[in-house]
Amino acid sequence: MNLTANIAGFNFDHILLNAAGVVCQTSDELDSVLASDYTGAVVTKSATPSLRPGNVSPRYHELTNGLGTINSMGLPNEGFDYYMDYVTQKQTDKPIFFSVAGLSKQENLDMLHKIEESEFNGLVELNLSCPNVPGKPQTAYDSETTEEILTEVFSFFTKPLGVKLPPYFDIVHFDNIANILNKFPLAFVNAINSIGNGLVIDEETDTVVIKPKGGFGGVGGPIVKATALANVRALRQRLNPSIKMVGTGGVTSGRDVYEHVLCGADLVEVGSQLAIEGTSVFERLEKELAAILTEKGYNSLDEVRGQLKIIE
Ligand code: FMN
Repeated sequence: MNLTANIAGFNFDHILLNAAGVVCQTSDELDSVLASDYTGAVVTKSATPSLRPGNVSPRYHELTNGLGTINSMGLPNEGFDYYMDYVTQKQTDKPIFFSVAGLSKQENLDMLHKIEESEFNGLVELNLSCPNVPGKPQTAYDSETTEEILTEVFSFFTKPLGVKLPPYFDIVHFDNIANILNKFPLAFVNAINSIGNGLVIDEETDTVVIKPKGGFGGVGGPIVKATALANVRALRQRLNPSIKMVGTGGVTSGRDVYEHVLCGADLVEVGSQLAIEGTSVFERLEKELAAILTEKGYNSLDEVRGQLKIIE
């Protein structure tokens, strides 16, 4: 069974990896994702220029009925230099995605200048969609700023770079963001980040379940799957074929991975379910995916990718 993918000349022997922010903050966590025989790559925690402790706790909560997670971590991370050391020194055959999330345009440009000048030879994921930093809106909901940042980035940046997007909820918004992204030589687009600013209430105590922002936080897991699939599908239909798709959101089974691929995903990331289940999730998901492909008589994901059927 061929479960490989290719983005910007990088070969991925497996289509699964962690989603940024989950099991990837420390070098040990990053190593554990790379060590799995069922991951094709690893993505780092989104780095800011300096170490950040993030928001106050409790800041992450798993919904009791398996519906997913809510978090307002606030980008806790070890700082840009820590991840730069990791991604330039790590000896591995698997491609590494270096996720960066500046809290301003200038912070993003400064980090990307450093990456451009460094020996890093993997892929960069520019996170334009963190919903959990108080006072900082999700950049990719602002078309003008998104275009401005990408224009400046591509005036000097020559390494493979993609963007991590927030979910969009209107056909016009899919059209707008795709029109902007198609102006740039992006290697990939990753959809979706958490659905921003959900609210979960504890049944016993009538209290919110996380402390930052009065309980508002990014939502992930099964409750976001339909939105994630819609974003992967809508963007795949609109983006230049040279821009590959990373599908993220709502993956808890091999069937979910398969559906992301049907919608056009080249790689598929696991966030909430990885946090819940640990790195053994990759083996389970790949085996479930392979079983579905075998049952349907496919030999390769290429036969499935983007082949979603609609009702004529
Ligand atoms: N996305 C990022 O791009 N950068 C991050 O640093 C980041 N941190 C996260 C931390 C936690 C605890 C969780 C649950 C998610 C985080 N995300 C971050 C979003 C995930 O990468 C993913 O896009 C989202 O959770 C949807 O996937 P899921 O349904 O599999 O959870």
